[in-house]
Amino acid sequence: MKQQFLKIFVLSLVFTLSGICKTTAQKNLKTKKPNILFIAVDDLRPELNFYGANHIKSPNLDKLASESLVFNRAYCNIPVCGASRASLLSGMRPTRHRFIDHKTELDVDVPGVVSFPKLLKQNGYTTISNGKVYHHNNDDSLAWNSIWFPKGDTRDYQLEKNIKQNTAPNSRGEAFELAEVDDNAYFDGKIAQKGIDDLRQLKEGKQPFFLALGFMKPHLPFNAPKKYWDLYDRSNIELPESYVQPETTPKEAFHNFGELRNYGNVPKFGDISEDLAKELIHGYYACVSYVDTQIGLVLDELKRLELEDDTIVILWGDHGWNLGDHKLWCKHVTFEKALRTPLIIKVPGKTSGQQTNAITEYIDIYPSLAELVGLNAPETVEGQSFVPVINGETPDKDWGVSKFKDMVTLIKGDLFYTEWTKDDGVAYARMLFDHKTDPLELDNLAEKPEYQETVSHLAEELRAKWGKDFLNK
Ligand SMILES: [Ca+2]
Repeated sequence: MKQQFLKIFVLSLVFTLSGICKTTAQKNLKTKKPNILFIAVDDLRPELNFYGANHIKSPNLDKLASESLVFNRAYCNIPVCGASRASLLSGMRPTRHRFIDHKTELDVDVPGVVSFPKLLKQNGYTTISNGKVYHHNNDDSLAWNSIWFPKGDTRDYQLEKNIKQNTAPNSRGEAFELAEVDDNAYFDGKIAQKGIDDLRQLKEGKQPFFLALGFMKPHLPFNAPKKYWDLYDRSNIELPESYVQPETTPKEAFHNFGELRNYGNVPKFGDISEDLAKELIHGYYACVSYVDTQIGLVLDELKRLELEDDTIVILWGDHGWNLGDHKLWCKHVTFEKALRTPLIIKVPGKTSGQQTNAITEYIDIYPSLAELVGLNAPETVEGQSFVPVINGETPDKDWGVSKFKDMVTLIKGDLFYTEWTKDDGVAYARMLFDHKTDPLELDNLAEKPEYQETVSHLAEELRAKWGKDFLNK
């Protein structure tokens, strides 16, 4: 009898204690803000399996997407590295005079603004920037507890011939290289390893963290270890269906892709040969697979450290990329291929591979993440939170605005309307595509008589939505 009583007493004690522990764990989860793992992938276009493409091998991104909310219609607000990043991290629209090109500095264009990492730092987060987060490593430096960037030339060649060619005056190495080296020879391997080291330290900290990892591939030059090139058979690679520049499209819509032509093995003028075009596409795929592996290592470590349940993971590419589409290469245009981006967000307990067709702009990321961690975004932020979409609600926004130089594009449902204007705001060229009937953007409707009423409405809406200080600053 006495033994039986003792057994019941011990069991009750165990249950009581486990109950206390459970309550404490729940309380901790509620009181400590979630961590954020913020993964930027330079020049990554949404040619990925979870967007319906089935030829790039990216098992780690695919797995993350299966645990995330996948945005099918996310658009950068400006298709160029530096400006897109400054806009995203400040939540502010690019205007005619702000966030212009790849060299954009947040500190110069909007000095003192409370960027997203700064907001977090002001509210008790440990904030770390590794790799290419802003274009300039020391930009917005007050927002970070630490900033780290791999040492060496950012073109990051490993082959002797490219290193030599790249260091000669006014010269660059080739647009791609296939080297028999370890993953950590290139920057992205090093960035992943730094991220892993940081996670191990951050795990021990009492503060929530914002760990930003800016991976540098698949940006040119397409340098990747040989094993990633070996994943693809070039004879299976095809040029895009839209490998054409239609006469009806304004000539201003195209460029000479100087960014690519700067590289040693690319002709300065004229057409890119079909062989070179396929070699470039092959190199791009190899780089995506290489960066996918590096991201996978970081995500595996997050899981191993048991940080997954307390960490929001967001992955984004800074803009789209033309991989021969419209016979174009690189970004710097407002065709959809340059504007549409991969965007996925994993919110523990909320996302599990859902997809949304809600139109999402990159300036929406700031207010969304702020809401998810329970902070108020400052008034400078112009985006709209997509948290209702994460919660399964129907989005109430069906538009987005992107710009580059004189071009401004209003995305409205299936319609993509671009105007070219000078400071006076008067259009000197226009193009309109209806993605319902013309997803490849080959048939410009803007000058057709039967579309003039639609164009007139879109032009009005474009001006209403391009931002309050678009013309005035
Ligand atoms: Ca970029």
